[in-house]
Amino acid sequence: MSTAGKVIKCKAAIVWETKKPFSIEEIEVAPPKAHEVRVKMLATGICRTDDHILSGSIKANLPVIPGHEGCGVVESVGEGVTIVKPGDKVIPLCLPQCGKCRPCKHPEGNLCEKTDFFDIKGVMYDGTSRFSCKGKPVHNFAGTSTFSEYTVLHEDSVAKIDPAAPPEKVCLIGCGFSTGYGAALKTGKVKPGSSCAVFGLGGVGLSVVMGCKAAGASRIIGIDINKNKFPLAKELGATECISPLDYKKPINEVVLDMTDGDGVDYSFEVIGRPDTMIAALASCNLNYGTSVVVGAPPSAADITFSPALIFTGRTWKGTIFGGLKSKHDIPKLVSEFMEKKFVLDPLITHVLPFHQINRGFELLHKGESIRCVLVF
Ligand code: CND
Ligand code: ZN
Ligand code: ZN
Repeated sequence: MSTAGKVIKCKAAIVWETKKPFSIEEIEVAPPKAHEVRVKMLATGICRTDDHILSGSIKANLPVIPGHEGCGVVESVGEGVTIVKPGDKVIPLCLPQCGKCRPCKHPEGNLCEKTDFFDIKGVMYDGTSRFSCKGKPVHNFAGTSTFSEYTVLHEDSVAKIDPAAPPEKVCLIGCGFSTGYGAALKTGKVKPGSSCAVFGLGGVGLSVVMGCKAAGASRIIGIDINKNKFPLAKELGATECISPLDYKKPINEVVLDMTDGDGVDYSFEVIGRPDTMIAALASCNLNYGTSVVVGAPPSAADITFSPALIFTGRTWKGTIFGGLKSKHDIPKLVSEFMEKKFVLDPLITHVLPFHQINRGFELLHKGESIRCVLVF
């Protein structure tokens, strides 16, 4: 029996209060309005950004259904939707691409004006939510809310992908992989033969390592306080790995020592801490080095740094979604994955049923997982 046009009752993971585990609740998902798409989720990865919502370090309106790294199939579409139809396999876009705003039209831009990452509202374009629980509206996150059996996306936030793509793998292209890989190739523009340092070897940081390797970097220094991350980092392309905990001097000085005082050509901060953002900046060459901030800063944090760090010529950049244009680049990355141009399997250390989401976050907190994928 078709569910199109009807309210769907299903399970979702809700944050009612920060610093508490998710509550798995029965929710009601309203049908998609004009230019919206209702999607049945097949798989979703757990990204640290979701944990920032859970911990409250990124402020969101509560209650909220997080999740932004998923893959699903279109259940029904609202009026006027022509880009997808029921049955299409899709990846929700945590960074939308409306195609009409200035950043969308700019060749180097990707921060679509429809994005809900900053000053987070957690509602659809008309200001209302399609989710409710116990009679109360529930907010969405990043316009995606993939921690739900069904979600509603604006058509700006959906990309149709190869129907043969395995959802429990390509869901990573919805955020972590693309962010890291794009940070190296598109934002950093790493050159062949160059040296790189990657601070933080989680799912996103390891994707930066893969991007640096794909760009032909000859030296990739992986940096993490958790040495259990080192073997996989080396498998994916890191030429050496170091832990700041093994040294008395600041880690940027260690990187300078390792590079005859030059510093690396490119450094990437993939943790989300102000202190490591400065350390990464100071690790790249003082004149022609480029440092890219990939880690999401806590909502409340400010950075104090010496202007001398950039006065000498360093370039300091940030990146959202690896500088990629989501709707345009995601289907291409999925095709490249299907053509075996890069791997995703090593990043997926755990696969759990959706209802074990709290176990998945425990693995992240304990530093035991790289990517834990939840399947529906
Ligand atoms: P995850 O937590 O898996 O990895 C972070 C890694 O950093 C872990 O291996 C930690 O052990 C390590 N670490 C923590 N503290 C330190 C330290 N002081 N020194 C060295 N290493 C340390 O996170 P993830 O890979 O899922 O995400 C990484 C960041 O990227 C996180 O802040 C997330 O919110 C952000 C992000 C940004 C974007 C974007 O568009 N820019 C998209 N997705 C995620
Ligand atoms: Zn993410
Ligand atoms: Zn736009």
